[in-house]
Amino acid sequence: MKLAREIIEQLAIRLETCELEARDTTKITDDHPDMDWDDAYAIQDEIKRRKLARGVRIVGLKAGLTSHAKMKQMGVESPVFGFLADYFSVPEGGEIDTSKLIHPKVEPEIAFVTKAPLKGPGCHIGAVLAATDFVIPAIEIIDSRYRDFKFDLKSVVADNCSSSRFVVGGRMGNVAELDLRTTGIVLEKNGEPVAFGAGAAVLGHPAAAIAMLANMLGEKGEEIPAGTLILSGGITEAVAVQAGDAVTLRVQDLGSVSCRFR
Ligand code: 0L1
Ligand code: MG
Repeated sequence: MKLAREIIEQLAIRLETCELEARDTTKITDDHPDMDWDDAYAIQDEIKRRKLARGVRIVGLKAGLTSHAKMKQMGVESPVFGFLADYFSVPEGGEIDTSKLIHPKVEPEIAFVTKAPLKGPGCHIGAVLAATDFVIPAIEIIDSRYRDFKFDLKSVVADNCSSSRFVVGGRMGNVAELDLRTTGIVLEKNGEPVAFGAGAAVLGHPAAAIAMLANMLGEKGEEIPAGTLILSGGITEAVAVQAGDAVTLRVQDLGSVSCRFR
């Protein structure tokens, strides 16, 4: 690690304050160009520690930048992961207050819920499918704390991968009965289709994103516990939203999930 503990704590406070007060900031690598991956995840961990200390519960994990469309959109080259806090969860059909967000975008995703622990190294699609209780459609609302959504990968990891809100809904799917590579999705904004895709856009198979996450956590001696909700990553580019917008994600065989922005 390159950054002193005191700097890690200051950067965590800076990014979390921006999240809680809906303010943007410049990317942290502008001030700390030498920070490394361990520093980036240590800042994310410190944000998590601060939330836990205030009584917030962690309700899941997310993989981000898992599709080539997303990597190209953001000008980065590898996936990342973050955590989901209890207050990020929006009920299906629920309303999201844009005054609490900076510049939200929505992503169409397939969420996994595990029934057995997953631990890397060596975790693969087969292990993920065997450990999956069910999959379910999810809309992730991302809201980078960085000005104009401009960042590099270490800055975005420190910022908990732009995590902000999420909605799950539709039907629970049994992975033994689905081929998630060919599962089609349509994302609608205000009744108009705005993005289309299929599960294979996520690392060839959405379960590969969960395996990657287990392997990345395995390097830190951690595992994905049974009963974890995991967002596997946007299937298409993220779509900007504003107050007044209504968003619906339709997923083949798994129904639909919606939310509104006010
Ligand atoms: O969920 C995601 O793929 C977002 C990861 C962070 C990058 C971004 O804000 O687009
Ligand atoms: Mg996402």
